[in-house]
Amino acid sequence: MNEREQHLRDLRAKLNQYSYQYYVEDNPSVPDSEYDRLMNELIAIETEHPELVTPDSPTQRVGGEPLKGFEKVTHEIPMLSLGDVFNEAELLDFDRRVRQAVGEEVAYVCELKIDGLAISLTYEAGAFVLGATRGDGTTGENITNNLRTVRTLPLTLPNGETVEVRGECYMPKRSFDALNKARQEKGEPLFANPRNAAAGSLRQLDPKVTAHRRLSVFLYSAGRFDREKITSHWELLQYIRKLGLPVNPESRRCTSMHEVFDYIKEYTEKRDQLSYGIDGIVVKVDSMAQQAALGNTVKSPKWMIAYKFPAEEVVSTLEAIEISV
Ligand code: NMN
Repeated sequence: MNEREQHLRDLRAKLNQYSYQYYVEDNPSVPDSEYDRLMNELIAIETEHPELVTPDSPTQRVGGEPLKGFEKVTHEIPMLSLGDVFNEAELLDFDRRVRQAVGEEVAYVCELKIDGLAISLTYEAGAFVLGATRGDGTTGENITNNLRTVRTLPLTLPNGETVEVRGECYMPKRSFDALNKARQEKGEPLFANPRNAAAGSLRQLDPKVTAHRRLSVFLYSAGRFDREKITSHWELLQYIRKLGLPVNPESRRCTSMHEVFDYIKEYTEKRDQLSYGIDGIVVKVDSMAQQAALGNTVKSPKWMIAYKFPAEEVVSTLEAIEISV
């Protein structure tokens, strides 16, 4: 590697680190002017030496060439959907079924159910190479170029891992409000909710449009990983966080249904204060041995369930109508 390439590598690493601190940790370590100075230097060098542009360069977040259509992506491990419950009695039934099946004490991890779209991200030797929608669970769409524009999604992992992670792409409330305000001013139709706005933005054939939509991601699952080392969902979340990926900080490990109900109550009340929309709480069996013992139905794992907030049934139906028309 020559001196210029080494300098480019250092610049990119610095910018990626600053961007992570700014967007993911919400804790910038340098003033914007310093970030902008380094970014402008990177742009200047890359403009002069286009052969040195790499797909993981932070300059590539602005979006590449428009696509004619989305390619299909086959999920090696299917991306299953999630069963729903709508009240405490149904959640207690779930807990009873789980405990009867495993025949021992069960701990759960509670997570916020982010109102977005399920995505899969593949990193090879630390480089983000493929981003896909869930689609029907077996076949999704290749939306790599659009996901590349998402500022909280790292284009490289610091330790060069090869991994497939899964999570949610969503539009923060602030971005959603700004987007709809701009659309209203231009007389364009408004998005009904952040989920529709996120879905519409991810399915843009022109990534430059997506780049302006200010989406974000949280990761909460992985395709393949070392099952010898990671034996619980809670450990998996810490592992994903250590990879340098954004993990929702509100998740909690609960050792009783009493704690699960406290979590639900707490976030039902805090819901409006969050900077992103949630439509429920996901309750997951923590132990992976217990998860394996429970297995899956054709459609969804038997070891996790979504507790939907009240009135969500009605909203879901409305959304279904909006999407189908
Ligand atoms: O389009 P990007 O590169 O994400 O930048 C958008 C804005 O955010 C710019 O004004 C930039 O200065 C700011 N920003 C600041 C930092 C920082 O560390 N201070 C990091 C990333 C973006």
